[in-house]
Amino acid sequence: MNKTIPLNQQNLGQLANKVIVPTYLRNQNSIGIVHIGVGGFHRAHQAYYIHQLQEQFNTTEWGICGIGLRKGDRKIHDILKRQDHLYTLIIKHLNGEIESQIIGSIIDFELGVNNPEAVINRMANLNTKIVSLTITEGGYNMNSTQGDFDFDNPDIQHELKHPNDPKTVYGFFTAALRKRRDNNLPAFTIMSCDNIEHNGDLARKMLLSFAKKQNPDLADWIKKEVSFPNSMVDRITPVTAQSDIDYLKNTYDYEDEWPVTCEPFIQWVVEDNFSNGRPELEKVGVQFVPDVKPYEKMKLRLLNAGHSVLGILGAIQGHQTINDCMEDQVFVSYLRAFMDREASPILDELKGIDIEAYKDSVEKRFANAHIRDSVSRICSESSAKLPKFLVATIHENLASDGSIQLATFVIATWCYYNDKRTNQYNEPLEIIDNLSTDLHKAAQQTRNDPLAFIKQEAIFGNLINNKQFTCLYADLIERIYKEGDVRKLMQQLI
Ligand code: CS2
Repeated sequence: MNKTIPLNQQNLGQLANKVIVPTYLRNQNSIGIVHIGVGGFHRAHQAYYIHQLQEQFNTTEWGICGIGLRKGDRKIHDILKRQDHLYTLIIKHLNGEIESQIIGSIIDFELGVNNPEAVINRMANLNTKIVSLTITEGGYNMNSTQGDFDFDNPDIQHELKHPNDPKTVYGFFTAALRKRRDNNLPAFTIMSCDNIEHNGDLARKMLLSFAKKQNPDLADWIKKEVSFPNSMVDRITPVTAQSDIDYLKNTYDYEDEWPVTCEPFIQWVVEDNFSNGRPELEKVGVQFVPDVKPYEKMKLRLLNAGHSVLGILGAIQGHQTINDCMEDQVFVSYLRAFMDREASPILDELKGIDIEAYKDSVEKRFANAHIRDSVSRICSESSAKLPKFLVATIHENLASDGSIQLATFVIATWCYYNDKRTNQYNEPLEIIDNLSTDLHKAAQQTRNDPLAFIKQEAIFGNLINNKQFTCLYADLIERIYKEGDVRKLMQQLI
């Protein structure tokens, strides 16, 4: 019987006849990119692109150092350390074919909670040219009501008083940038890779608000020296399952404690605006454009919003995965109707992009039965996602007299979901949301006040003042609370 070997640098030679392994000399690479938020998405996307560049073009100055700023990042840190920062990317094709390859672009990892000094020094190092981020929609410390910086956050209060003891990205940025400025080093680029429209502009606005309060001189320097390219990132990356770990063990006799699985599709469109150089990612398929905004909007309002539509309706219906939803014809029709009637009309013109073909491809990607992307992952943190993916579309359609029915039904169902917390078979739902207690409380008041849920201004803005919206919402709430059969109501709406 074959013996299972652990994944690490030393064992790569033995693994080379089983899976694709990096052939470049990893120890010759210097760290040019420091990345905050090493989740599955970063490992399936940016780290994969950089790996391709190193593999195909022997680029040596863009190695990645991962950074974790939350306590919960210890697990990935410890696993990657044990594996010499190697991990397997398992790409699952529509036809069932599986490609496994070991990615080598991450070469170090620091934890902010362990050693803040090491994180600051890494960012302030001469070789570091880019600090990139996947800290999720909620990580930008926005006060959602006004979209301004939230100074009430206790960690931010702490950082304002103790600039040498950072806790959040903002404290680390100012500490590292101050060091670079004082050492006469050029600033790094801050590259946001989160699913937010104008993600670079938002990172800039938030950092400048913070820096102005903490150190106004430094804020001026940042304003002049740091660039914040906007970007659109895309690759569906479900949560890793035990079966993925077992698959590698059983098929190739090695143990990767935390591989990443993803779909074959990958896209990255970035504004070509870097203050201190950038990798030649165009060689491996990244698109550099002067203005990324129309691409971001297309992706967020079709793909991400489409995910939320299926996820929330699917959760109540009892579907477990996005591909389960796509096996249900009512869900397929509802998704398409939403994209056609409510999302497409508000998109900006995109020269050279066929929106109909894009929508077809979204449907195909969602239907990939091997991805098994859970409805609970899609619904997680909906309080941060929906304002950007769906509520924004409702606002724009109200302003242009467009249709809002299908999106509004998703919001009404989301209220029902937060109230009942079970699916139609009375099975408990796995609800992962920073605001889950507030959402539950607000939703529970619906029976006394049908509009209670949408009074949460941080999520819905001033929608409560729009009569057209509130009438429709109240009607849909009544129907879903009476009926409880989401699928039947979906059929009536398409
Ligand atoms: C998903 C995204 O989080 C979500 O709700 O829509 O994670 C999506 O899978 C990625 O943005 C795909 O690029």
